[in-house]
Amino acid sequence: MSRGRIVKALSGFYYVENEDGIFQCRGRGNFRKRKITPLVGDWVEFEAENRTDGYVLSVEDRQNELIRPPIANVEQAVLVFSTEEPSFSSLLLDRFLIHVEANDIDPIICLSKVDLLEEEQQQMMQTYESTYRDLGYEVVNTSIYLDETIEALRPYLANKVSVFAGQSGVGKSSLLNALKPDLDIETNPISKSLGRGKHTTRHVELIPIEKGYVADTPGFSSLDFEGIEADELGMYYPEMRERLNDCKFRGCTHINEPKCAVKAAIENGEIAQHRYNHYLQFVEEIQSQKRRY
Ligand SMILES: Nc1nc2c(ncn2[C@@H]2O[C@H](COP(=O)(O)OP(=O)(O)OP(=O)(O)O)[C@@H](O)[C@H]2O)c(=O)[nH]1
Ligand SMILES: [Mg+2]
Ligand SMILES: [Zn+2]
Repeated sequence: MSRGRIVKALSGFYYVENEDGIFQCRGRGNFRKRKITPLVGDWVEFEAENRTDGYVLSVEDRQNELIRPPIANVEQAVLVFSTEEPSFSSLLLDRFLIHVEANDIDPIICLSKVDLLEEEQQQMMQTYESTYRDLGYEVVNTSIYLDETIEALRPYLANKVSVFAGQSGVGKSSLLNALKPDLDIETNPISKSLGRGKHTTRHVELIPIEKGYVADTPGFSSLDFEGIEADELGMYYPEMRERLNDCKFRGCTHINEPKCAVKAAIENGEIAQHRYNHYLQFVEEIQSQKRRY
């Protein structure tokens, strides 16, 4: 028996890596009954007589786990958002940020395809950029056609397990190819008729890079708040978290309460209106999800 990390999951197989290499394994027979689903990133005990017929015997406790993309034990998430094709969505970015905050994962905001940015949108993107920087998030601008931007991203990946997450077509796989040209991962032009990607990447895989790992993942466009309660949402907004003690009422939800420090900060421009609007939308969404059950 040995210990290793799942670096890829595909067609019912788990690919487990240890110091001797990678072993193709199946899950132990009783996993399904015990509702155990091994994830990429998991540390496992496995048994393998050869490279292709191993068995994952048990899964160690996880530091964290994401449902979309399905991956465990991630330290950092590179949230890839293209400025164009598909166009930037601050709503989706705020959703992602809440998920990584709730899972104790450090986010890096990567604004990709900056070569496509038209002059008219530059001002808007700069405003977003400084909003998120002011919240304490790292923001990196990249284009696979500008080597210096790829090199600016590289140091963030050293010695860590990072996941590249974002909508289909934003250029996650392209960025990994640019960082590590021998990878040659499949990428695809976005569909002109749909205006979005065609889901080129279909599985999650950990790739060794800079003495760490990066996970390429399939893109997705929706992300719900399963497992996140409306009243904890404010904890995942740095600008609300830091004002928590300034609201008059303990447990203030920053919606209808008087003497709310968050609403005061919106009034005087210290909190971005779009962040708060999204907050209201998310609270509403979580509540209506609840009502459905
Ligand atoms: N102009 C420009 N195009 C890019 C850039 N990065 C990626 N693309 C293009 O965007 C398209 C989609 O790129 P992918 O890397 O397949 O996107 P992805 O995020 O991996 O998509 P999924 O695997 O479907 O989730 C391809 O046609 C790329 O050539 C960039 O920096 N600039
Ligand atoms: Mg891809
Ligand atoms: Zn408040």
